[in-house]
Amino acid sequence: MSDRQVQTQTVEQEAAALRMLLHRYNYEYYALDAPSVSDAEFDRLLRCLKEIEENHPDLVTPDSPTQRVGGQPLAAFDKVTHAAPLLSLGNAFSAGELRAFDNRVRSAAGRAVEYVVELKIDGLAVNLIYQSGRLSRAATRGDGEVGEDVTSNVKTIRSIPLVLQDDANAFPASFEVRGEVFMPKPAFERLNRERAEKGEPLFANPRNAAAGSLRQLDPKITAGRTLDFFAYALGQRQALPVQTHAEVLEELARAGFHTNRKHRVFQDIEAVISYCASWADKRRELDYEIDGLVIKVNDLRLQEELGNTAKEPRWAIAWKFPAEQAVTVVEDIFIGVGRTGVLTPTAILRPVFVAGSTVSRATLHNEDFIREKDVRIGDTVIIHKAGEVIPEVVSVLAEKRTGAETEFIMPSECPECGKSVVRKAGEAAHRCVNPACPAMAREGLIHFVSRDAMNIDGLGPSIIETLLDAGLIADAADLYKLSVAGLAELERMGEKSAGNLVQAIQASKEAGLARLLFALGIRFVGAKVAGTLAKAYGQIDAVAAAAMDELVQIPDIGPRIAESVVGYFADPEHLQLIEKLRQAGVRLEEIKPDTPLAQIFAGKTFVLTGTLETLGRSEAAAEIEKRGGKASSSVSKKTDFVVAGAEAGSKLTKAQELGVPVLTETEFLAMLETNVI
Ligand code: 3BD
Repeated sequence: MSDRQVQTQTVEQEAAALRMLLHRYNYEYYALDAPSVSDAEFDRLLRCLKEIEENHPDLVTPDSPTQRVGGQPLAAFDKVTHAAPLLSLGNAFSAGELRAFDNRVRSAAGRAVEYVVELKIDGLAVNLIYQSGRLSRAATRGDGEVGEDVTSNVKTIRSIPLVLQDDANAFPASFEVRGEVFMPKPAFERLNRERAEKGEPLFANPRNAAAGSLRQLDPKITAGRTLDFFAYALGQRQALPVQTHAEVLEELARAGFHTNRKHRVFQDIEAVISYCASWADKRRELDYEIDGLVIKVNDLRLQEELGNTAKEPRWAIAWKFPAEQAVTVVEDIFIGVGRTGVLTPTAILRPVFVAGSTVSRATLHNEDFIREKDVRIGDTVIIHKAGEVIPEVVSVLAEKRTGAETEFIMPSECPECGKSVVRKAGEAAHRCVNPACPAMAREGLIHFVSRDAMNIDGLGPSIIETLLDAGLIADAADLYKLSVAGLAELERMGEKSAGNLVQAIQASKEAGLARLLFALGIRFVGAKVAGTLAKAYGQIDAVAAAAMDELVQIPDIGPRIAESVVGYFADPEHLQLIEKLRQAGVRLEEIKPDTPLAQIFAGKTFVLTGTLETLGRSEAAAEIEKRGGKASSSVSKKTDFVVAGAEAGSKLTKAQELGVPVLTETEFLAMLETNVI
């Protein structure tokens, strides 16, 4: 709007024009996900409108974008009886239950049936009433019959339109929209961080945080929380010119509602089942939580024919993911000592079955974590398990306390060597600083032989422990002196496995400088930095002789890493270990390929996913890099190939969605072999 135009308008017209623009931009932002102005411009216009309204209070309308936080604190919420009850949903926990649902639907319909599958947002259901295109009331679901009036709070949610878009004139004068209010994961994490800083109790999950935020009597508190909303249904079957549920979702989006775009239409239940299954892992990539999917009959006429039972529609069902949270008891707290001497407390749990496996431990991270959550031995706790990560304690159910619980105190002595433990100022970790601590030796060896380090197959933690206890080894270099006869004397070690083990150990001598540098366990030197150092210096003595100012010249090496490297090689014990490794015949140089490999992957980006049987992912990545390519961890339009091994999950699905070529492991190996893409 130009200033000239503004001048010729009356103040009233100007306010109306600003309101319309702001509603429009809000719609573009939330419903279309395609804003045409910057946030700053939006805020500027909002401030203009606020100023006008402050000078002319008579011009304020209840649906003005300035009125999102207009409500006064309430003493209590009014009860609202829903015009049409909000139904529940039946649950299916297995493919079998979905097939049974499909059989019921098809036999009632007497024909094949099309389904819409939506994500099931883990928030709370609300009912919105619009009259003449304006939000007039918002209520929680309650028991489905009676909910609470949360209009003032709902108005603070920016993705809920206060006024519908003009092109929504197909909607009747009065109608209801149902959907889910939720808190996005990043907002939940930020909120809990802030609450922890203020010493306030934490929310156990985003759903509780959303519910707690919506049930605030003071709308200003709700306004300070980031809430969002997805619309998924109309209250009553209305006279919209649509025949299917998928079309209802389109109409809702056109009217200005935020609708989830991951819904899909399927022609048969097997396709529905695979879509549901595909979200079991992929859900972690979303920035909001879902607890399953909802399957709905697409044809609205058929929905009506099928009707409802007492509380549930016969035409819809929820497919629930196995719960990832469970309640159990902390039976003990155990302290582990890591390779760098860090003491990590772990909760020993009464075993509990969660999402497909039994959990008997959960990490407690450090002393601060235990204090913050106030975890005591004997406490009943909620634990959370997600994918491959170590299960975590989410919260304590303090109401279950009997008084017999005992507080846990971090030991002042190392549980492995008995020497004193220190916690440096500014660090969360307690550390054993005894360089001779047996735990550090053991954990250091476990790291030395691990896959990305010297990659010695068949040398697991329990054998390492046995070798240390038997006095056969004291450090990594001693591994190379082990003989078949010596090993075979150990319990549970046959002649054959002893032979294989010695062979694997001897083969690791040729692992090369990059792996060796990583295997040494120098602080801040991960596999990647180790590779950089190996490439830059080619030889361990050169790395050992490098000075700080020289190291920091190397790309990706900062002062923190440089200092750690210099410090490592300044320690006579470390230099002695390197001498021993040299004597043992371990290669201390970077391996240079005899003939450089053809750069068949130059400029190509690969993503490796699933289990690769022959090479393993890190070796496959190395093969790609040797040929000029790059291995990345996330799939995008720029990915050239995805190599999918056994049990590939969400990355494979994403590749298929984006049309990125997918290679089987065999096809990939053939490329390496033949030098042809
Ligand atoms: C979602 C019912 C129908 C309109 C009844 C089919 C049970 C909570 O994302 N569709 C969704 C979601 C929830 C839904 C329906 N579609 N009902 C749906 C739903 N995409 N979460 N729910 N609800 C909403 C409930 N809530 C609390 C207690 C008992 N039931």
